[in-house]
Amino acid sequence: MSEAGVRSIMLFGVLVATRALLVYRCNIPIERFQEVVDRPDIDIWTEGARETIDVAVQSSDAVAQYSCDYVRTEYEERKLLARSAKQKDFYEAFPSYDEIMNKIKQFAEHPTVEMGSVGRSIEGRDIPFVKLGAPGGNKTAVWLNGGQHAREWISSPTVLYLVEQLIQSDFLEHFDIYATPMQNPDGYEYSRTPGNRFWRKNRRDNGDGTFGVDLNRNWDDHWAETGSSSNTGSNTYHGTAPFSEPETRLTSEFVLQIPNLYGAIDFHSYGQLLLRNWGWTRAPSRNEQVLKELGQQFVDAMRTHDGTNYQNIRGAELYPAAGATDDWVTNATNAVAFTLELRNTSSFQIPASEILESGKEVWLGVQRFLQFLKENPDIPPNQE
Ligand code: 0X9
Ligand code: ZN
Repeated sequence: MSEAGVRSIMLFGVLVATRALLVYRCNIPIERFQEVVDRPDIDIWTEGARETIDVAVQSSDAVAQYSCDYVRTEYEERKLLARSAKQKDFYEAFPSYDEIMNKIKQFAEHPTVEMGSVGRSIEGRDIPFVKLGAPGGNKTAVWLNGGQHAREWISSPTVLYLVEQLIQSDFLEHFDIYATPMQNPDGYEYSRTPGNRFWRKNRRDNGDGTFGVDLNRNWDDHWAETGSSSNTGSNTYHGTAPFSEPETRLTSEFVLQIPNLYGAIDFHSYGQLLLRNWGWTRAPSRNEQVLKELGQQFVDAMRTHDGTNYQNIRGAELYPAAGATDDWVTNATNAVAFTLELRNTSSFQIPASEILESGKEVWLGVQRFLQFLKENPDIPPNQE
């Protein structure tokens, strides 16, 4: 059987056709990075180490001209969609969009929790928000964003776990928490259908036979510059204009009306990386020292759960990418902003048994983050 061919395997007695993806770990010289970004036949996953990037391709020809090591074959598996009958807990399996909405409705039964919609996605799904606010005014606000990239399934349940912990916590005496745990519902649901496990973008019909805009290249900050593509078929296609997509425009409008926003974290996977400003340029930001210090405390706290190691680096040290949430929220609101690339270091296909582990370790980091913001209320704006 050919490496990239169509294969049929038996799963639960059902014949399912799956397409194999080949995953390579590549050393791409910086001057050739944009060329890779623009190629629709190369899907950049992320880095396992800082010197290399992981890419997925359907044929080894796609990476023949680069320096790459074959890592593995990735199968798109239908069985991940089947939920165990004996499942007791929400965090024991990857939830559907509807299950996420039901979980948020449960949170909203609590008197200090409000839920709503920032608006509708391209396919008409509500993009939910949750607001946690204890009585008393003049609080500092923090925004948690999840599920922007469809295939990064660990993101939304991790954000929901954080919300659940925060509902019970004393931090609400000092902070109002705003969360948008499912920013790309159409892409997420699509990635749950057979054969589409590695879908990243939203579900925009680009009108030329291709679908999807990379939402994390569509924010109005250095839009369409480095690390994003004007090629509609690319997985980093930036869209036709800044905020051309409802999923980014509506979420940004929601964020801009948050009073006293001071902290923001955008949750992605994979790579175990805490990314600080800037993402669009390798130049250090003016708050480099304080963000590095806060970042170190954040990753050190996460490590205390079970030793899982996160790297504390600048976004552009992963690869420069403009038009992303983190740089936009920094410049538009002055929030202290990070992107957190969650578990693991090798695949989006993380076992559901790691959802709770991810939630627990990230909760330790987020508590440190909030404590730092509380103790340092005057971190200056990091605007360019
Ligand atoms: O490329 C991205 O959008 C993020 N990595 S992912 O593997 N989840 O796709 C990283 C974004 C980091 N921030 C900026 N470059 N601004
Ligand atoms: Zn992502």
